[in-house]
Amino acid sequence: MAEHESLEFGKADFVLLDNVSMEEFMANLKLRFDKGRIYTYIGEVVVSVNPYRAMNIYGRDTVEQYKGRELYERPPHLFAIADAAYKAMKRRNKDTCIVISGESGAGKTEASKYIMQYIAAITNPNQRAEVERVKNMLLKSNCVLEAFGNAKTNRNDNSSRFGKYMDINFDFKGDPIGGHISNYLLEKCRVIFQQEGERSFHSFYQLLRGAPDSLIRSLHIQKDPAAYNYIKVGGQIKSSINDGADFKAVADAMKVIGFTGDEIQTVYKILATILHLGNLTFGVDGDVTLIENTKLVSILRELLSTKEENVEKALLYRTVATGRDVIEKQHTVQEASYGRDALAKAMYERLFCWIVGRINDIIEVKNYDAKIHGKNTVIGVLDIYGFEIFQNNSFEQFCINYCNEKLQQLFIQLVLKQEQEEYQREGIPWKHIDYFNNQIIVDLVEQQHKGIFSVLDEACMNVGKVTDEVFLQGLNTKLAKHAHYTSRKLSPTDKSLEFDRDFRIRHYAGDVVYSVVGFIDKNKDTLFQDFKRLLYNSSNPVLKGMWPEGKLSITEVTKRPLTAATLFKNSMISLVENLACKEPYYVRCIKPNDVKSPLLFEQERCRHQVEYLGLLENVRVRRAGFAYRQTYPRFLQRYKMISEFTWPNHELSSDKEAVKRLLQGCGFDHDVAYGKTKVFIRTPRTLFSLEEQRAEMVQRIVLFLQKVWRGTI
Ligand code: AOV
Ligand code: MG
Repeated sequence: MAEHESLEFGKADFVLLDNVSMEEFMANLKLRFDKGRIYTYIGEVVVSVNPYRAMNIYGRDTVEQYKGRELYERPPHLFAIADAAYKAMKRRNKDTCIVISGESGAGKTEASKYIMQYIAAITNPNQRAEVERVKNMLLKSNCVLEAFGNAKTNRNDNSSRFGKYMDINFDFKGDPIGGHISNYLLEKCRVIFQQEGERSFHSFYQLLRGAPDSLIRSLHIQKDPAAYNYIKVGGQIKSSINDGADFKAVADAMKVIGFTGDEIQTVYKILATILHLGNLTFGVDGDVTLIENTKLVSILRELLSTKEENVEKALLYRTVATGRDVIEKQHTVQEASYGRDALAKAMYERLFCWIVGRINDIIEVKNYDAKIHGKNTVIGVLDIYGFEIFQNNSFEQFCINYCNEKLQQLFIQLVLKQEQEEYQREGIPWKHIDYFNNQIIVDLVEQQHKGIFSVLDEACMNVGKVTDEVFLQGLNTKLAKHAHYTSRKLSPTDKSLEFDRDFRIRHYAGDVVYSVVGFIDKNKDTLFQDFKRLLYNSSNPVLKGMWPEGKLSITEVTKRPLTAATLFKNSMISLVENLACKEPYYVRCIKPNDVKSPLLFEQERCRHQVEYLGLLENVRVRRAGFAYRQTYPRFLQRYKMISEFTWPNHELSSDKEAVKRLLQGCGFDHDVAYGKTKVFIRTPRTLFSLEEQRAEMVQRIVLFLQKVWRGTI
C-alpha cells in the first residue's frame, strides 16, 4: 500500500479493503474525496475523482516527492503513474502508454496535462537547449489544439471534441527528443450547429473577443459573436473561459511552435470565412437561385484570395460529368445551403488536421536526429472524448461511444482477461472472476456485414433512395435479435424510444438512444468538388496546400472516398493495436456530480461509473492476483546472489526448485506462487525487499572483488 498516509484518509489502495463490496468501495471513495484525496490506486491503476477546484498538489515540490520513487512509496498520484511509465521506459527499454478514460467531464484532459507536465519537469537535468525546445513545444501544442478542438458542452465547459493520442519520443538518456500527435474524428458538425446551452469551438469566440482592432477590420468581422449565425445556435456565447486572454495565449503558442506569420493569418482568415459563410443566405428569382447578400461574396473572395465569380459559382452551381460532357448544374436553395454548410465544416476540419500536421512536422523526430540520439523509446498518452449521453445523440455520439467501447475492451483484455488466462495457463489455483465483457457491443458496431457501420455503409451505397429511414430499416432487419439493439419498430411499447427514427444501444456504460437523422449524410460526408477546386486555386499558398485534391478536374475524380464510419473504425482499430503493443498504465476518471461542484459526491452517479468501469472486478482480480511475475531462469539471473543455495550456481534439480529454495530462505514463501514456467509474487513489498537485498549483495561483492584486486585478501 501507499505509505506516508494515515488511515483517516481511507485506504490508499482499494486492494486493501476488508471486503471487496460495492458498499466498501464507495465508502472509501467518498471518504477520500471528502478529505481531498482525489487519487486512489487499484494496484497500478489510478482511480481519480474530479475535484472541481484548484488543488495544491501539482507544484514543483510535489514533483520532487515523486521523482524516481516507487509507486507505493508515496500517496497515490498521477505523478506516480507517470513516473512508473517513465521508469519502465527508461530502465527496461519498454514502450509504454498511459490510457486515460472516463466519461465526459471526468477529468481526462486535465490529467493528461499534469502527466505531460510531470514528464517535462523530471527530464533534461542537463538543460540541453534542444530538449528544452522540444519540451516547450509539446506543452504549447496542447493550448493550440484545445483552442481549435475543444468547446463548451452541457457536460463540460472545456470538452474535447476530438480524440488525441500523443507519443513522446525519448533518447537513451531518457530525455524527450520529439513527439507525434494522432487526432481522431473531430466533431465538425459543431461548426454549424450546437445544442441548446452549448458553444462552437473556442477558436471562434477567441478571435472575436481577443483579436486587435486592425485584425478585426481586415477580416471584415465584428466583435459580437451574436452577429454570427453559426456560432450562436446554442445560445451560449459566454463561458467560464476568458476568450480574449486565450486568443493571445494561442497566438503566442503558435508562434513559439513555429507557425509562420502567413500561416497564422491564414488560420484567422479561415475562421472569418466560416463566420461569414454562416450569414450567407440564398433566394430565388424565377427559376434562378441567387445569393441574397452579395456583399459577403466579395469579402469571401478577399479572404480566400480567389476570384469573386469563382466564389459565387462554387456556391450556386455544381459541375457534373455526364459521359464525356461536363455540365454546370444549378443548385436549388436547399442544395446551395447544404453546400455552404458542408464547406464550412470541411474547411474547419481541414484546418484542424492541418494544424496537427504542422505541429507534427515540427516536433517529429527526424531520421538524422534518431541516429544521433540512438535508442528511441516512447510514452504514449491517450486523451480521448469520454462516453456521452445527450438529449439528442447523433452520428458523432455514436462514434464517440463506440470509441469508449473499444477502450473498455482493451482494458478488459489487458487487465482482466489476460491476467486470469495467465494464471490458468501457469496452473496457479484460481477462482474465476466474472465481469461483463463488452466485446458483444464492439461487434455490434464494427462487425463485417452485420455490424451497424457495415449496414450504414451499405445504405450509403444504395443507388436508389438513400435516406436515414432506409438505414434504420436495414438495422432492424439485421439486428432484430441482438440483445443490445432495439428500435421502436422492434419494441413498440418501449417508452424511451419516442420516435420512429430512434434506435437504442445498450452500451457498457448505459443505454443511449440515437436518432438516425443525419447518419447517411454525415457518413457520406460529401463536399462538392467545386469547392475543393475553388480552394486549390487560391493564390494563398497556405490555403491551397490544404486542398491538394482540388487539383483534379471533374473527369479525373473517379474513386469514391471511404466513408466517415469506415475511416473512424479503421483509425480505432489501429489505435487499439498500437496501445496493445505497449506496456499500459491506466487512469480511470470519475465525475462526482453533474453540476461541477467541488463539494458534491453524488452517490448513485459515482456508483454507476464504478460499476461500468469494472473497477470492482479490477480490485478482485488484482487482490487475488500477483503484482509481479518472472520466468524462473530470469528470476535467478537477477537474484541468485542473495542465497547461498543459488550463488554462484545452484545444484538443484531445476530452476524452479532453486527459486523455491531461495524464497523460502528469505521467508517469502507465503507471498508467492509457483507456476509452470514462472514465479508469481503477490505484494510489491516482497519485490522491493528482494531488490534491497540484491543491491546490498552486489555492493558487498564489488567491495570483495576490489580487495582481491588490490591484493588485500
Ligand atoms: P474530460 O477531458 O474528461 O471531459 P476535463 O479534463 O476537461 O474533462 O475536466 C473538466 C473540468 O473539470 C476541467 O475544466 C476542470 O475545471 C475540472 N477538473 C478536472 N480535473 C481537475 C483537477 N485535477 N483539478 C482541478 N480541476 C479539475 V471530455 O473532454 O468532455 O470527455 O470530451
Ligand atoms: Mg477532454
